[in-house]
Amino acid sequence: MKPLVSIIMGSTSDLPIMEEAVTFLKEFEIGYEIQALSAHRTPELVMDFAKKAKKRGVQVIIAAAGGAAHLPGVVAAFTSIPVIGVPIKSSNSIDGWDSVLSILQMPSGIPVATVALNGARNAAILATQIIGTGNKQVYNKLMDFKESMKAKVIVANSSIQQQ
Ligand code: RP5
Repeated sequence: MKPLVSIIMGSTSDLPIMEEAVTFLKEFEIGYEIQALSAHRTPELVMDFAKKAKKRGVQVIIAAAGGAAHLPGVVAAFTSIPVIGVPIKSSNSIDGWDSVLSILQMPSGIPVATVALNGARNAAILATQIIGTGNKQVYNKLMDFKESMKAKVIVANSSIQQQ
């Protein structure tokens, strides 16, 4: 399947979190790719990736990083494909706020859509929603997904009422 969503992460140590995004994209049959690329350790590769992504047909980039989390912002500097940033609570993170703020507080003109700390699943949902704006089948599947969440809350609620 052609990758529409490209997942990058600062280190393979981010993979256990980012696997949640992979699981969601697989469930929704969205073509994806995943690789480790570091803004600090492999800056040239990051630039090359970001500059070529559009030509390769990538529609959304999910970029995850922990600590001094510059990867999503650097990628966003080189492309106009929407970038969703996932702050990771990593081994070098003080408490997670470092990566949240590094990804969230982008300068005017270079946005990164930032999800919650370790919010890989929400990043995949948002990426799928972006793709769904131009794909009716994906959009309808997302609406069914939201309906199923609603149904779960209603069932859970009725079970506590009966206690
Ligand atoms: C960040 O530093 C990575 O995204 C990762 O979250 C963190 C630690 O990386 P490793 O030292 O485990 O490779 O750049």
